[in-house]
Amino acid sequence: MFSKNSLPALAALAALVLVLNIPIRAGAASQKSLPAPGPDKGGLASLYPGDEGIERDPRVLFVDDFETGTVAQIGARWGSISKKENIKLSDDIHNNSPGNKSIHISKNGHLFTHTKGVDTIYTRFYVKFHERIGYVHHFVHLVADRTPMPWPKGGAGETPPGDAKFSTGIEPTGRWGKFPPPGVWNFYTYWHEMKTKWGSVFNGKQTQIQPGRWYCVEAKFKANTSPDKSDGEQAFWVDGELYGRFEGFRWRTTDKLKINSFWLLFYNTDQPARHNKDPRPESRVMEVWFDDVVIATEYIGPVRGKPKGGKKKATPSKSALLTPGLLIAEPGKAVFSEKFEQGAGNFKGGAVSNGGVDGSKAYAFGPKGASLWDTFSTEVKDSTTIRFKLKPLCEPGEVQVMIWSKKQKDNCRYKIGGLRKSQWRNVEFRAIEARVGWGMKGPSLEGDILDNIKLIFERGQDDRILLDDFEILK
Ligand SMILES: [Ca+2]
Repeated sequence: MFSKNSLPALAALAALVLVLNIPIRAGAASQKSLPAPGPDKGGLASLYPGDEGIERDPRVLFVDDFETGTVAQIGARWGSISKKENIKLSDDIHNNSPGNKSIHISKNGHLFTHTKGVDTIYTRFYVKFHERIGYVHHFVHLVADRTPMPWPKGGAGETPPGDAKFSTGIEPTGRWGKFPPPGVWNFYTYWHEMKTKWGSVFNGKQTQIQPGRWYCVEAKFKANTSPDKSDGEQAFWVDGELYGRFEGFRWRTTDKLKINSFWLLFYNTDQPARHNKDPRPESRVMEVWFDDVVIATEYIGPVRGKPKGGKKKATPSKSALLTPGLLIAEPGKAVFSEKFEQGAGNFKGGAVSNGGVDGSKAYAFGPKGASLWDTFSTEVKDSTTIRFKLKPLCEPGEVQVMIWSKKQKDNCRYKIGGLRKSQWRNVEFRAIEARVGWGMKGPSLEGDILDNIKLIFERGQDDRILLDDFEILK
C-alpha cells in the first residue's frame, strides 16, 4: 500500500493528528475504544446528547424512537406486532424527549423483536400509564430463547429447560392490593431453577408508580458466565436511580443460550383486578405510552441533553431475525423429503390418500401413527429442521412427534397443538426442540443422531389426519 519513502510522511501526518487532535474517523468505530460510562456517569446516553447517533454505537443493539414510519412499518421492522388496531402513534412525549412522537397502546398489544444474541443485555424505555390505569397483567420482557421465532412463545406455568429459555419481565404490580394501580415495579422471572412453575417475583424499592407521569425504566439481564456458575444477575433503574439488584443465578445450563428477544408488551386480563381486589375495575382506562427504546450491552441511562438541531429522528433498528442466519443457523440441505406423489415411500402406519396440498396426494394416518425408520440419518445440529404440513379430518387433539434417541434410550417429543379440523397447518421446528418426557422437560436431541420419526394423536381409531410435504433438513 505504501512505499518505504512514504513512511516518514505518514509519521509526520500521525504527529500532526496527535498535535491537532484531529479525529481520524468520527463515529461508531472510534467509540469502541472509549470505556462505557457506568450508571453513576450517565451511561451510554451521556455520550450522545439527545440520543443523537446512539444507534451507531457498536454497543447498542436496537433503537426505536417511534419517529419514523407508520405503525405497520414499525411492526414490520420489529418483526412481530399484535393487536395493531390498538396501537397508535401519539404526540404525548416525555419532558426530555428528543423527538415528537411516542407509541400508544390501549387494552392489549405488543411489539416484539430480536437482537443479536448476547450474554448481558440492558434495555431502556420511557413509559407513561393513563391517569386512570388499572392493574396490568404482564408487561415488558427480556428473553433468552435458543430457538427464536418471529413471534413470542407462550410458556406461562411451565418451567423452561436450562438450555432452552429464560426470561424476565419488568412489570408493575399491586402486590395483592397493597399499592393502588398500576402499583410498583418488580421483576417477574422464569428460568429452570425457579421455585414454582409460575415464575419468581423480585421486589426492589417499592415506590408507587404515578399514573399520568412519564418514567425512564431500565433493566439489566446478565447470564451466568459458565454453565456451572451461579453468577447471573438482574437489576432495574427508574429515572436513573437503582431500584433493585439481584445476584447469584444460574439462569442457563449452556453458553449457547443467549439473551436475544425484547417484548414491549401490554397484556391485560381481569385477573389482576381480582388479585388486587380493585374496588372499581370498570372505571379503569387500560392505556400506556412508550418511547425512546434502546437496547445495548452496556448501561444506557436516561436521555441526556438536547440534539444539535433541537429535535432528532433516529435511524430505527430492525429485528435480527430479518437477517437470515444472524440469530439462528438457517436450515441446511434436505436429507429427506416425501410428497407422496409416487406412493407412501418408507412411511408406515397409514395410507396414501387424495386431498393433499393443492390437489396433490397426501398420507392419511390414524391415532396409532405414521412412522419412518432407517430411511435417513443426520447428526442433530442447531440448524437441523423438521418441516411438514398437517390437516386433521377430525376434531384434533394434540399431535405428538416422537423421535427415538439412542443416546437417551428414550423418546424425545415435540407437541403440536392448536390444529383445526379441515385446515392445513405448516409445522416447522428444530430437532433440538424435541425433548425426553411427556412434559418435554428432559434432555433434548442435541448432539444425537436423527434417523427416525413418528407422529401420533389421541382420538378414535377411525379418525384420520393428513400429512404432506414432509422434509428433514440438515
Ligand atoms: Ca419519540
